[in-house]
Amino acid sequence: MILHRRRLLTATAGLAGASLLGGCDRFAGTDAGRRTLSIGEDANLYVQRLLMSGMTTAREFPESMISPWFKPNGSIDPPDTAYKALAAKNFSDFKLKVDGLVDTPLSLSLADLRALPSRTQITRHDCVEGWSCIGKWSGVPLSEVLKRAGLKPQARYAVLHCADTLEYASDDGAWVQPSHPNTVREAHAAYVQLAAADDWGGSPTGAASNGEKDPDATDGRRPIRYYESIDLFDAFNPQTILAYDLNGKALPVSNGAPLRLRVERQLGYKNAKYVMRVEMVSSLAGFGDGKGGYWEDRGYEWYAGI
Ligand SMILES: Nc1nc2c(c(=O)[nH]1)N[C@H]1C(S)=C(S)[C@@H](COP(=O)(O)O)O[C@H]1N2
Ligand SMILES: [Mo]
Repeated sequence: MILHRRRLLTATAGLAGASLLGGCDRFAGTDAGRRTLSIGEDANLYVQRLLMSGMTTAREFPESMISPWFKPNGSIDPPDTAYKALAAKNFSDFKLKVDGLVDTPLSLSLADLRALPSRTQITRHDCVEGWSCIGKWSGVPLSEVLKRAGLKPQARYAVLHCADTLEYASDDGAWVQPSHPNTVREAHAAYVQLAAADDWGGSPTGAASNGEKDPDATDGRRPIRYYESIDLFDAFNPQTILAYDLNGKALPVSNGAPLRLRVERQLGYKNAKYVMRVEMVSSLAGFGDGKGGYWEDRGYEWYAGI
């Protein structure tokens, strides 16, 4: 399925020409097609990765190779009520929630996050649509956050809950409409399973888990928000950061303000933007369609290694 979409999109990109990719390079040609792992095989994945010697990191680049413009993709301006309210105050009220299977749930402001140890890395982002950009990311290593929260022994995955709604699901599952045209484009729309999402994982702002009504849920329509997940190997990889700066400036809204995941050994869609909450879990079954991410629920692979 992923190959089909990539072929389609590569063809589209070819027709559209380089102008659409301004500031970015064409996809660097990694062979994602050979990937076969899926969530059902994660026991094997663990063994395989345990056998790998130490932590591997993605290539880092010199300043001179930073792309002049980092192409925004997917959601670029979340329409969500809670997000708009945060953005209107320049994210001064933003709090990252860290909860689930942790000893000490955390609620961290941007100042709190900036006060933690930081890491800066210049890496290449590869999107399955066939483009790449090199950017300089600064943020707090996810490991630093998780160490402070303390993991319960059952914790196996970090679920990243994002602020942005990509589409709405009707309660009867019969009709789905993209929330705004920029988020779900034609090629994506062809993928959308109309019977999406029985269980919405909760509002990224924590509204649902507080028992409050989601402000964007109306007339039997429920927002389906972006989410992603990574395992503990990636969560503790030194290059896995919650980034608040891009190229030395506060992350723009279009690239995921105020906080986005960088998980550098995996493809673009794993790099969740607009991260509101990190939930440590033992299983991914309870989220979306249970495949571990918005795009995974629509056929993409969970382990999107480059
Ligand atoms: N919350 C959220 N995260 C997201 C997406 C999205 O639509 N919403 N799109 C993904 C995809 S497919 C890509 S390629 C990158 C794009 O990041 P950028 O906008 O900084 O280029 O974000 C990923 N993370
Ligand atoms: Mo992407």
